[in-house]
Amino acid sequence: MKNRPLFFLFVGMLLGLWIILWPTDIQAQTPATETELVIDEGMASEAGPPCQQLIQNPDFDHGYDGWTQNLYLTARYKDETGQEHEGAWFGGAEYVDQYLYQDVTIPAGSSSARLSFLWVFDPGEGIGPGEALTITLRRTDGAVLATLITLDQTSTPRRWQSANFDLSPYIGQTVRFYARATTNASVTSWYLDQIQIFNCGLDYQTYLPMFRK
Ligand SMILES: [Ca+2]
Repeated sequence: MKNRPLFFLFVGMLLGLWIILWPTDIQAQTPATETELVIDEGMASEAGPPCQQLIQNPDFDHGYDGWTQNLYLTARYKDETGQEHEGAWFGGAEYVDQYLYQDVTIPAGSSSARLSFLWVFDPGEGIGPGEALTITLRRTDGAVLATLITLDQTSTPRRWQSANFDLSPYIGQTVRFYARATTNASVTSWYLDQIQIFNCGLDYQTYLPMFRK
C-alpha cells in the first residue's frame, strides 16, 4: 500500500486531536500507555513531562477565571475580514491603565515552550502617541524579563493577528504573562484571545480547527 505512511500519520493526528479535544478531567484518566503512544510521534521525549497547554482559561470562555486583572468585561470583536473572537478587552475609554496577567510554571525537562495568542485593536477616531497595549514576560515579583510586543499607533489596526514566541529559555521557571494597556485622550480598544503556552514541540493551533468563541 503506497500511501501507508501517510495513513498512519493521519491516524496519529486524529488520535492526537481526540486527546487534545477531550475534557481535561477525562484526559487525565487516559492510560499512560496511550499518552506515550502519541508523545512518541515526536511531540516530547519519553522521559519528559506530559505535553500540555499550560494557561488556565486561555479562550476566556469563563470570563476572567484564572487571570488577575482590573478589566471590565470580555468582549467580542469582528475585524475587517469578518474574523471574530471573544476575549479580553482593554481600553474603550480615555485615561485607562489596565492589566491582565497569569503566572505559569513551565515544567522542567519540557522539550520546548511556545507562547501564542491572537490580538487586534481598534483605534476608533485615532490612537495617539504613548497609547499602547504592551505584553511583557515577567518574573512573579514583577521584574520584566522580556518585552514581547507593543501594539500602538505603528501597528496594523482592525485585523486579528497571531503572535508566537519561543519561551524555551524559561523552561523550569515560573513566568508571568503580563499585558498592560494605557490610553490618554483616545478610546482605543485592544482585544486578546487564545493565549496559550505549550510545553512541547508542535504548534497545535496548526492542526486544530479555528473556534469562534
Ligand atoms: Ca475566546
